[in-house]
Amino acid sequence: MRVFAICQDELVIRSLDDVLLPSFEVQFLVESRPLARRLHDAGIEVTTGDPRRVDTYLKADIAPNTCFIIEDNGRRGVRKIIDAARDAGGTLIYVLHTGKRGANGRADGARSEVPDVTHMDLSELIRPTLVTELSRSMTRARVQQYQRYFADAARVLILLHNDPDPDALASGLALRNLFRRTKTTAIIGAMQGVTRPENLRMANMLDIQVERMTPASFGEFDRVATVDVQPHYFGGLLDRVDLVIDHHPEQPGYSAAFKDIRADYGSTSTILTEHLRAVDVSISERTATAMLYAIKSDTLFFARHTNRVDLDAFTFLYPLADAALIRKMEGAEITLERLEYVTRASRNGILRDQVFCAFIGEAPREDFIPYTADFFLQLEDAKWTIIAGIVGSSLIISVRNLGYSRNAGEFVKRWFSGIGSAGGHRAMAKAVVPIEAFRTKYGDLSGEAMTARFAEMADQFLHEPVGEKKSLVPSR
Ligand SMILES: [Mn+2]
Repeated sequence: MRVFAICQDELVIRSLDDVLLPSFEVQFLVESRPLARRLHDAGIEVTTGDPRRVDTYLKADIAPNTCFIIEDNGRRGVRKIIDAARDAGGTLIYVLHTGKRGANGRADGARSEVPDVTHMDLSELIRPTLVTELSRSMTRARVQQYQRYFADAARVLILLHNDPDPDALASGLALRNLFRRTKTTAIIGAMQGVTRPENLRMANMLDIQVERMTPASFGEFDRVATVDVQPHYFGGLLDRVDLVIDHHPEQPGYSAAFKDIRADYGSTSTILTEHLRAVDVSISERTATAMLYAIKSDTLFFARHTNRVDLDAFTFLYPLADAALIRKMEGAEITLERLEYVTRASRNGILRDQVFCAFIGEAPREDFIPYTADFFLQLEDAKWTIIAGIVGSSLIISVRNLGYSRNAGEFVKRWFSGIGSAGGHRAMAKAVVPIEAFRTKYGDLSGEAMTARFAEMADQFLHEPVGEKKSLVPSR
């Protein structure tokens, strides 16, 4: 393809020539003869002529598929140049704005007065790369600081939240890489180990060992980092933390020597991908696979809480990871015992106004409840799922929705914050309520009545007036 560029600035010309060759055949038109000579001597294809005259272009042998780039430095209008190029048969016309944007209103004026022209800003073209590069050096400085801080420690603890998920596990591995340590000098630990089948499978397949921690064992470490969780989670058990890396909203009430908390990121692994890239640490296939799986799983494959940076990290990790292994880990999700709870929910559940509610009785492990809530969200015609079950002496309530209706976190707070813990995001939330407290407030309900009670709560919540916010079901 041929590009015919009408430019007067030498730096712009040399840069364009550099960028466009050899993918395009590039020819420049300039007005100044000395400039043309200089460019010609540098081996650049250039002619001189008046860009406002049609015959200049006719001489240049323009074809309908020739692409025009017209530099607009904001000092002199480019309207006449555009008209001349068009009269000569030009149809693919790009205006490259190099002047200060809106400095004299001309750059913006040209945008509105000339139709069928594509506008580009030189600064907009440069910005993404430059900003990424500069942010990376800021991240590099930050990472090098904590690397130095951890360097002389004999034993390091990388602490994860209870029942670690793929993001926690992958973040633990990534941080150990950043510390340039092995599993003997940097322990990945949690107060409660991995229980969910797919997470166990991930830990086994990638050989990630999570040590069980007790509050007493914290003292055995010279340095402590938490990933995918912040110290407040441990309820005062951690009096000293050296590093916190997390993507959950920042919590008050703890101090850490270093922290990197980015609540707008879809996963902690995304943050750590940036750390690894910033300091050029080589990423093993194992770590890349864990991180890729983590991003996929924390963002529900980019269906929630996703940021462009998550896609960037995914793109960067993909060629380094073992995608076949990830497929295998995901295959572990359906187990016979989980299907048992899905069956119970389908037997006892109510689907009304696109909300599926079910009380599934007692379960030996908590994960059956969110699993069932996720499962029924796949149901045609379900936009919300509310699944409750009893684990030990607690009632666990998992809420999911497709993300564009009312807030699931508000739902659990509305009904359960007074009698237990309740919280979460727009699309997923959880409440844990002592069963006695639930009975005191809502009565000692039978299984069927429990399901009906949750359906009523949903009905009431989703039809409450919420000011400007849209409710799930249009008001009737
Ligand atoms: Mn996470």
